[in-house]
Amino acid sequence: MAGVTHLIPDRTEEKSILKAMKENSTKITIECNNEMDMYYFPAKKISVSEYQKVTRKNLKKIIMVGETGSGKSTLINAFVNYAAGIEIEDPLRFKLVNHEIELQTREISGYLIEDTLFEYPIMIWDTPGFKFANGRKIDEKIEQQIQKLLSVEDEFHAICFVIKADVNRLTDVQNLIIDNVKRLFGREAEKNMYTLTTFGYGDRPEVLRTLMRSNFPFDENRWFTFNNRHLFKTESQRWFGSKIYWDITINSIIQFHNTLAHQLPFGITRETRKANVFGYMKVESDEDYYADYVEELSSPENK
Ligand SMILES: Nc1nc2c(ncn2[C@@H]2O[C@H](COP(=O)(O)OP(=O)(O)OP(=O)(O)O)[C@@H](O)[C@H]2O)c(=O)[nH]1
Ligand SMILES: [Mg+2]
Repeated sequence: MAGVTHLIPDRTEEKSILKAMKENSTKITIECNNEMDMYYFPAKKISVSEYQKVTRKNLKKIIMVGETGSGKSTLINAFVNYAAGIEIEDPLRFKLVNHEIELQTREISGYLIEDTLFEYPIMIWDTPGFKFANGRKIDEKIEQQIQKLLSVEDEFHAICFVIKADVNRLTDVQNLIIDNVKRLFGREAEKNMYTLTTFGYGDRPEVLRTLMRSNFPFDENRWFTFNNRHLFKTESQRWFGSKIYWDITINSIIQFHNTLAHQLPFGITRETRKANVFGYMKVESDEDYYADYVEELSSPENK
């Protein structure tokens, strides 16, 4: 993990961003109580099927992958609360991904996060965790959605592999995710793969040794640790240790985004795109369209 300097921004700027965010947000009335108000974070949810490439100056494109329950959606919620300027004592929180409505992420969704404390806009993609229990079919559907996304989006800054801190042996599912990510994004992606450990205590987690022995291109400089246990806890639900976990997360969010600020994107190569288009073409009914697309990719101008 990169250094641990605190770069907490100026509170005045934070408060004005927070005020603007609140004004643009809808309250989630059923989730409010006398200690805390809950708001939908003002960012549009975009599905892969309706996605058209977004262009913004300095836009950073991130995708979260990892086993079900590893904490991907919660981590995205932590990012947006920080981005809105929320501190642990504040009596309100934002939700981008709403667990109460959707306990498990069912499909890949993108969110454009802009005009926040982050110094650049972010397009972040949340993916459902690959599962064996629900059968192979569901995993194939996720894979096809990623392939479809990669046919529209040709570069990414970070592929974030989210994994619990205490994993001491990779499961078949985790190995499968690593293999799939490497295959779908291609070799060029290896320098843009980040390890985001969740459920951490702030120390060097066991999972790092596990990852170093695995097929995953682990890089110490692209590792950040989080614990989001207390993200949505109200004052009476928190204990004195909550602030420590909160600070671990805030510190890592800042370090992660500082690293990302200097991260060059990797491009999806023509070969990888072609393989991906063939991948999801297998199940698409509109095969002619995709055949045309593959032809277009093969044309000399695209070489
Ligand atoms: N203690 C603790 N709990 C966490 C942490 N991160 C997430 N959780 C909890 O773990 C559960 C699963 O988190 P999610 O964010 O839904 O996991 P996910 O990876 O998005 O799961 P899928 O959408 O099924 O792929 C939720 O109940 C979270 O509140 C963490 O860092 N510490
Ligand atoms: Mg999720």
